[in-house]
Amino acid sequence: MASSNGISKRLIVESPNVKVEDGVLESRFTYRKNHFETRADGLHVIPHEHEYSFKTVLKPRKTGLLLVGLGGNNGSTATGSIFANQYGMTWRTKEGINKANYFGSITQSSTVHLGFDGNEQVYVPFKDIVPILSPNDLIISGWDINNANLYEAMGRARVFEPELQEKLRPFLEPIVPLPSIYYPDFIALNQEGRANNVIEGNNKQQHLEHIRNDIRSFKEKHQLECVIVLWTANTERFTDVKDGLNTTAQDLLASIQRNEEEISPSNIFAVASILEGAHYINGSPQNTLVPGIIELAQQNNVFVGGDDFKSGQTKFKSAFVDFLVSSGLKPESIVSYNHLGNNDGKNLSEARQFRSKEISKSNVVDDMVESNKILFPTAQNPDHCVVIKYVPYVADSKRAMDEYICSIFMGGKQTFVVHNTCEDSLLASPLIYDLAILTELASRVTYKVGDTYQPFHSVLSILSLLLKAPVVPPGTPVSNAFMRQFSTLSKLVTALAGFPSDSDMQIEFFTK
Ligand code: NAI
Ligand code: DG6
Repeated sequence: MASSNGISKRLIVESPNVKVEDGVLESRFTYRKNHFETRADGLHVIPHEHEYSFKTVLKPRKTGLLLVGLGGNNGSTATGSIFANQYGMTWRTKEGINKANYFGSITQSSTVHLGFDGNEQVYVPFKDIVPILSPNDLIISGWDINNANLYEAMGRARVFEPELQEKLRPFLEPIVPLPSIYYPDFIALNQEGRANNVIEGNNKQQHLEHIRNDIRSFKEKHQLECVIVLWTANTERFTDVKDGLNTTAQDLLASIQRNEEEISPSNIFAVASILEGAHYINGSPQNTLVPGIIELAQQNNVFVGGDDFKSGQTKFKSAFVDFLVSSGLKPESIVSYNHLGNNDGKNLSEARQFRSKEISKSNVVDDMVESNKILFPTAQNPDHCVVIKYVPYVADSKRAMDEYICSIFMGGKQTFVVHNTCEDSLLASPLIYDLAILTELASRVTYKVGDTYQPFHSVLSILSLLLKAPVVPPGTPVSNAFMRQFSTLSKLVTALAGFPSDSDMQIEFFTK
């Protein structure tokens, strides 16, 4: 399905490189890649062509999404918004009538440039290039350490207008999160009062079995072909990573059996998911994806992805700093203040949880600094300071204020000040859908390396666009720059469909 103005039409690829058989789309793709050699006379660039074949199962799988932190602001907003979209809900505000939409979702609301047809530029909806799920197709459930039903949770979140909340009430009131695992040492002490829906006991092995059973029951109840578990619960502190604890799958499983203190709730959820064949995504900054979990995911052929939704301030930074550096301007100082009044802000007001967030928010300019040795000859990053303050009054409406100072031409300085105000959960929820939808798509794709078709690596780097601190397979360069990440993803889907993305050179217009 495609069109030049973003309205859906069927997309038919006329190419000898494309074949559809038994519901599988097979596409051949020539990957043009430069190889390099540094010799005495300079840097040699050696263009190569690599032939790849992709196979994509065309029919999206029936997919369930289990949210850890279902009763939180993101959990209730993401769930409520699906019902609002499924039923085409509208609601009054003092500005007029609003209608449910999926703005902010790359898979649902972005378009990809395919070229110029002689009259106009041709853009197609991302969702029409290869078949993908709609958020409306996702079956949602999940866990929370708090027992509020999702109608109560939605009210507590203070994100939706009252009229919408009442329209959603019949759908959300019956949903009560499953009891979850609570180890107080991993989240802020100020969360203690929330923990009234907790799986009993202190035995981590039993907790693992309990969560595995929840996942199995959910899968069976809804006859699901694909299950994704996504952590959108409180930010945890980092765990230690050390030999004997969690650096191999075997050690990690043994540590759970020994009831090791350093095994966090998110570790248990990740292990439970992997052992149940469910993909696991970490939407928060903590280092859940320790080497033992990655090894376990590889052994069980499931995907893991993380860390930390890239939703607002950091998303802007990952586009803006790229623009500055690409313009030949040198960012010298980046200071990012946030204040917010939701429960996330409350949890982050304690030092160890703030530290997890500070790390994921700070690494986002590394690849841009490394890209330009003229501006950054020693690869020394700009000064980069991240401050987060908890101000209950502003609730979910987070305020992010950034000051960027750059060195410019002839010793001048240029200062940019950015103020961004928005309900945090309205930024994060579309990312939750995209993470699930892209993971499901990845589960239908194999590609030929040598003579055999194989799936993507268990660490699903194609999710990077949506994450502040992307976890990637060993040896893979991390990309943070927003448009490069978008281009990686959109080029991949066009390759799956069997045609190359437009080069954007427009050579045909260089001559008269
Ligand atoms: P929230 O505090 O409203 O929701 C988190 C929920 O997790 C709470 O309902 C809490 O009771 C529950 N919870 C805590 N520990 C749990 C456990 N072990 N098992 C199950 N549930 C547990 O926070 P919000 O705003 O929904 O954010 C969720 C997470 O997403 C946070 O870690 C936040 O840092 C992260 N995040 C949010 C972004 C946004 O734009 N909203 C962007 C990037 C990350
Ligand atoms: C304050 O920074 C709280 C955080 O949870 C953020 O709101 C969240 O991580 C979103 O961050 P960003 O930088 O993508 O807006």
